[in-house]
Amino acid sequence: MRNKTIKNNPIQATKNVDLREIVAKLRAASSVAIATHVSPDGDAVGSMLAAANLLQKMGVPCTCLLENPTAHAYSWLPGSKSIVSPNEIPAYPDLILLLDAPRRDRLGLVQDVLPQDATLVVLDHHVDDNPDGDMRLVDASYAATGEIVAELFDVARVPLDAEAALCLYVAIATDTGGFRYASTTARSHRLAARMIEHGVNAAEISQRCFDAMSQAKFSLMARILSRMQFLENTRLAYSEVYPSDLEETGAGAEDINNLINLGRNVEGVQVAILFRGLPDGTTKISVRAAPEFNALRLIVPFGGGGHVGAAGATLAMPLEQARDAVLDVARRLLENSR
Ligand SMILES: [Mn+2]
Repeated sequence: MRNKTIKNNPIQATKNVDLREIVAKLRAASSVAIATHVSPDGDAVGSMLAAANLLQKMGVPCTCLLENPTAHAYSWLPGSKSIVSPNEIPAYPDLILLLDAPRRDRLGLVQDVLPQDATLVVLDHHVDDNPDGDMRLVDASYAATGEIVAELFDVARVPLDAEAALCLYVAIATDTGGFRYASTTARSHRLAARMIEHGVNAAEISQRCFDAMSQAKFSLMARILSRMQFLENTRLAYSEVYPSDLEETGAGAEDINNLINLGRNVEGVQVAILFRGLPDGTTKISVRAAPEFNALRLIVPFGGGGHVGAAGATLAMPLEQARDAVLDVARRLLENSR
């Protein structure tokens, strides 16, 4: 039965619930659709596959959905072949488990196939003023959604297996930048240690997630580096990607992730911005910030979201216009922080 009381009560609906309530809700479901944000990263895919592993062990039928099930860098994770595209959704699910995204509008085409009347359960760690969900745990103190999913296993008293451990390790390792970002906590390390006890090879995962790259990605990286501009006494860095870059280098959109970190790592840089012009005339922006700059203060006015250190948005304007608008706001924020 769907819990209409929670759905119709805005006061209750804004609160996080205990994971025990979420496990009970999952157990009672007859069919679960698992969804995550577009351009899925390691946390999105890892959390999704680990949650599917958990639901299977609980005996709850589930389906993982992605707008494009193969266009991400984590197809080597166990279970990833079971991810289907929106048009392959098998039957109308009575529960939607939304992971690593606070709202349905982050799902791309998957949003269109999900029934409006299914119970929506959201597990996420992004900062959001108005998250969706009939029932949710949205808590930015978690370094990765994978950490929340790991706790779900414990609450459900389902033991981790090697496959779930690998998915969860990748989720936590990638969202903490290899346990280096400010979001990394003792909990992140404790969970990672448990995953290693379940057979995860930390060195192999590091190489795979952080170091290895295709020659196409290397070529794309060279272009982004050569276009990097430094403004405001090297406190602001930005670079650009054009649709022709992907065609000419053979790199995929997933290869662009995190290349803007290269700008942020330069001494003195407080904020680095990558502008990516899309073929439809819109512009994606990715922001990485040092601790003294809040990326959300730059991104939220443009309708984006994320974290204080890493955030993004898509602007309905061409690259040059987006660049002028965003750099203008970034400059003002830097002036006020002086
Ligand atoms: Mn995440």
